[in-house]
Amino acid sequence: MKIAVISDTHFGYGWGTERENDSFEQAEEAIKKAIELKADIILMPGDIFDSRIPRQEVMEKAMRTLSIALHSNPTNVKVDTFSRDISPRTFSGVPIIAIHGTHERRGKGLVNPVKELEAANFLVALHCERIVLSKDGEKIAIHGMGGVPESYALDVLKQWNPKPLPNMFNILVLHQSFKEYIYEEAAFLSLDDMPSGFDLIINGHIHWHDILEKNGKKLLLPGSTITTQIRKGEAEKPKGFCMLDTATNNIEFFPLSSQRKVLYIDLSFEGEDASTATRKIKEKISSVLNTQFNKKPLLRVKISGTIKTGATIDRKEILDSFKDKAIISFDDVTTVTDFKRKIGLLREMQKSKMSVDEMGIAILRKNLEEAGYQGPDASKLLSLLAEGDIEKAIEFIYKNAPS
Ligand SMILES: [Mn+2]
Repeated sequence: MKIAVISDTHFGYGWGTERENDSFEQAEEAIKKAIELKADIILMPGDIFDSRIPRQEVMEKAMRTLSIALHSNPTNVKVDTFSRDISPRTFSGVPIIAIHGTHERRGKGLVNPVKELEAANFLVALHCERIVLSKDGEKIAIHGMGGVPESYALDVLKQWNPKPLPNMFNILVLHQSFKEYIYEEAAFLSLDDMPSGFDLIINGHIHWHDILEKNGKKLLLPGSTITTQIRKGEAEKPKGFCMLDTATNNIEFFPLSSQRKVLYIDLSFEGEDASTATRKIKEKISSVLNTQFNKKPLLRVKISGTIKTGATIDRKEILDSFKDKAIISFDDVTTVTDFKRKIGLLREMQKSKMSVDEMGIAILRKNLEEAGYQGPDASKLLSLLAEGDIEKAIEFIYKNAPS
């Protein structure tokens, strides 16, 4: 069977900005291309949405985009064995098998948007379960575990204990950080921890494409279809999706043509005054924008070193001068020491590729710690706050406050 792996579409990313359609356009291109390439199944390893409670406008666009797969010619893939009843509507076109990611994860007992899409027959949402699919006598098993907090990932995986089934192609799908890619403290899993016997392990979450083979285990990172964070190393790597052929275990990467070009410039100053620095930045920007682009490129400007005290670099002037040519963002590390210390934590968290949720928990945990809080884990409190249960959150704090 041919499986298109389309990950981290982040529907709704940049909503309200000039990039609000990017996530949908890029996912649409991927889905259409997958259909053209005769994909039998589309596999979505999490972060389909950018947030766990997407606004209605985002949900509507997401459904329209995914329905392209639903309404395409049927691929004759059928459910062989599964623990739940799935409507035949889900299998009326190219079926989508998915897991939720970090951005969609919600507390116990709450419904995440991927699960909601299952209810509307757009896809099958797996979490610590497997589905066996068949087509013309060939069977494959997809074992899926949705995103869980990194520190629990190994325990959840061990408890679930997925085992490959005999006489078929077995895929294990996850959405976690891996030590091989994300720096140690933020990742608790490595390829060595993965159960053996799977033909392929597919992991969402990490936004660049790669394939890693070690000790008879094969890990595929499909990468995201959209640029959400601009890093130097990532700028050269295009976004796309993968096509897997289960007959050969061959994987092919297809870059998307609808994506914006990502540009990265790095400038360092040594005591220049602000206006000289601003001029130099503008010159550098002009030089990299000196070509034609299909869509406005994303340009990351990294500034480091020291600027003469008394004035700051005029970012607004820079943004205004290029607003028709590029979407510019700054990574300015020429700021004063105190501010640097405060944003230090945030930067560290950003580097560790935490989701907004995880960053929220980390900040909350740190603040609670400083306030002398010794109660249960902060994630419970954060989920109460996120759900708007202020009363319950206050009650939770009082109940667990030191007396
Ligand atoms: Mn993601």
